[in-house]
Amino acid sequence: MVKTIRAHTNIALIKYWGKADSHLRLPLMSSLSMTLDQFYTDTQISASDEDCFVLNGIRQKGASAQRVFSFLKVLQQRFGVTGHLLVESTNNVPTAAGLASSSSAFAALAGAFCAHYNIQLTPIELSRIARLGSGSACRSIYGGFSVWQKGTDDKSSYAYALDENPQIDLQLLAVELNTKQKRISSTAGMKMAQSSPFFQPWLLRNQQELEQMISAVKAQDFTAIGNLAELNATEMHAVNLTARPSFTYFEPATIKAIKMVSELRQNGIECYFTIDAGPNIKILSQLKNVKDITNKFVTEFENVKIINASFGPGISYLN
Ligand code: 2P0
Repeated sequence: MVKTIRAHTNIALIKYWGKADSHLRLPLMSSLSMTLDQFYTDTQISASDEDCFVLNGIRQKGASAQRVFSFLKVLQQRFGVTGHLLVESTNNVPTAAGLASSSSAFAALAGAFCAHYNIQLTPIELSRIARLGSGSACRSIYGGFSVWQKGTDDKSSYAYALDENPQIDLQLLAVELNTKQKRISSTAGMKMAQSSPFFQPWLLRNQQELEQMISAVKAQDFTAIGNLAELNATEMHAVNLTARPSFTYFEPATIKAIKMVSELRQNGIECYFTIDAGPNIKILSQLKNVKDITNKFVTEFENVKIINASFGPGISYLN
């Protein structure tokens, strides 16, 4: 029977934004993320007469199918297996809108590949091969909080579970301000960012911020987690703005949303933002404040969509 694999997306609280080796997807910095319950990808792989990638019921041609099959070919070579494959995925993630759909997509693909060929791997080994498809995917093997240790080579670069069952009240409000396709992919953006004079100093800071974030997670300290996540995200976007040529994922609505988060905080509603490779913001908050924050955004923005997510599980078989 064909097995369906479900992997959830994750949002980095300490960002991965640069590669030391683009072929092996070895990062320049370690990163830390939370896996989300609301967004996931289901994938199954079966034998076929020709390679075929079907996403949400529609056969994909072009770049997305190419990326999927170049990843699967690397895995086939690595494990000494062959054959054409039918890949069927359903994405419950707003694709390319600043939510990292590639994290759940490539984690689910790695899991479905192993299920199809009956390859048994440990979570760390699975994390390592998911990394080859998309860096952030290596963190989606686990639920709760996970850390991707950058490592120095293919073997030492993988994610591990920091806390799979966090007890802290941490809500992530995914605020969809603008669902237009992003113009600069993460892969391209992180390459351009390296021309910033702040890139090297940021690398050093990232390591310190990661250590502080690990302590904050262990202490279940919402305020410290929120402050560090917001600082780290702001630094990533400052690096983009100071790259040569300069670029940004921010839209006018992004700036307005950032200011609203700081106003909410000044008014005693504790919340923090993080932003990825797109114009939308994610707000870190606690249950008691979700309603007030949501109301404020619904009042200030037309057609805003807000999804309240919290911790999701690691990769799993659905059948
Ligand atoms: C992350 N982001 O850590 C970073 C922080 C957004 C900002 O989108 O080139 O899709 O496939 O390895 O994993 C990560 O980008 O990049 C990403 P590739 P990926 O989640």
